[in-house]
Amino acid sequence: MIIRTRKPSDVPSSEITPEDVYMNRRRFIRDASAGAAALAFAPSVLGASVLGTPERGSRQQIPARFQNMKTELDEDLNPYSDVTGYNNFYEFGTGKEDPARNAGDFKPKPWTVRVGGLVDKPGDYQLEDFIGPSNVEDRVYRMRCVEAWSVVVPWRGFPLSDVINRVEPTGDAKFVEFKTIVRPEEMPGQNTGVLDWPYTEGLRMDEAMNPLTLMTTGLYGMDLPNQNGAPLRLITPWKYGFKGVKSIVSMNFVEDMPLNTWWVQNRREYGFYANVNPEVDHPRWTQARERRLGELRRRETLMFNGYTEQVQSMYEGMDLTRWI
Ligand SMILES: Nc1nc2c(c(=O)[nH]1)N[C@H]1C(S)=C(S)[C@@H](COP(=O)(O)O)O[C@H]1N2
Ligand SMILES: [Mo]
Repeated sequence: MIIRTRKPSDVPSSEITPEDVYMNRRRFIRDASAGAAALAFAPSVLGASVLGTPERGSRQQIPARFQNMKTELDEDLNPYSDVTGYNNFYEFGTGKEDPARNAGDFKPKPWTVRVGGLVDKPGDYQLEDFIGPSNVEDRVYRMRCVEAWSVVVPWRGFPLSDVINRVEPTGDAKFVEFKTIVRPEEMPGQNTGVLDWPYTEGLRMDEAMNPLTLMTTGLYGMDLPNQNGAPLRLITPWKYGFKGVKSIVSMNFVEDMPLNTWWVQNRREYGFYANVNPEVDHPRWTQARERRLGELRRRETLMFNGYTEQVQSMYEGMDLTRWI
């Protein structure tokens, strides 16, 4: 059994109290200063202020009912403060602490997703339309950023396949393209030209239908914080984190491979598939190792981020040194 699932009914949000959140913040602030001291001896540690936290100490930040959740490889969860305090979300700035700092004015409710292209049931869907009585689950996944850091998170969401079955793509649809909302008034980074807005990503239809592919609405049993892509973002745990397009407002079913933001930005360094592959280095750094947030020693990066069994059949016959 590769993914741990718990029905949200087993873990009501009410179990995470405002006090838990408050305590996490308090510890986060305290540990951040300890981390800065640790950094003096480890100057290469990423994101000193949130990452210098000792692993064991960090465990205390994890709400009790999540303490025993692990990946199938027995890895511990990263504390809430790691996954919400160290982000890439260029709409809110390019620094790793910018999203947490600048996303406060973003309004994730109400939320409409426009579904179009090669589908029998196009239209404007409310986020709630996708959520049934029993399709929302908590799943512990690793996430590996292309920049060689990683986190383990209990995400909450529903299979993308549920949406696809509902909107009924036609036989011509080969890919699905996702776009992030454009709201420069609420997303200061969109007033800059640092990326082409809107942030765009895509999946081949078989990838979109893969049971691992999660339309994500929460983490740690709570709604997604704005900096993690509220109210709806993609998680494909065998791919680099940049496939996980945040704050999704449209899904378009198409015949041709869509452009994706990081490929447009730098096609020499980023591809469409973005499968985690320790054997294919980024032109500017190795992908063979990674730094789990909160740890000092680097881990070996696993092929397909450890999800080979569930995904490799989709790529049979493809040269993965070419289709990066
Ligand atoms: N719209 C949008 N989505 C985005 C990004 C972004 O800059 N804008 N960054 C991506 C990258 S590079 C990563 S690693 C993940 C980070 O997700 P997290 O903040 O939940 O860790 O979001 C991805 N989704
Ligand atoms: Mo990333």
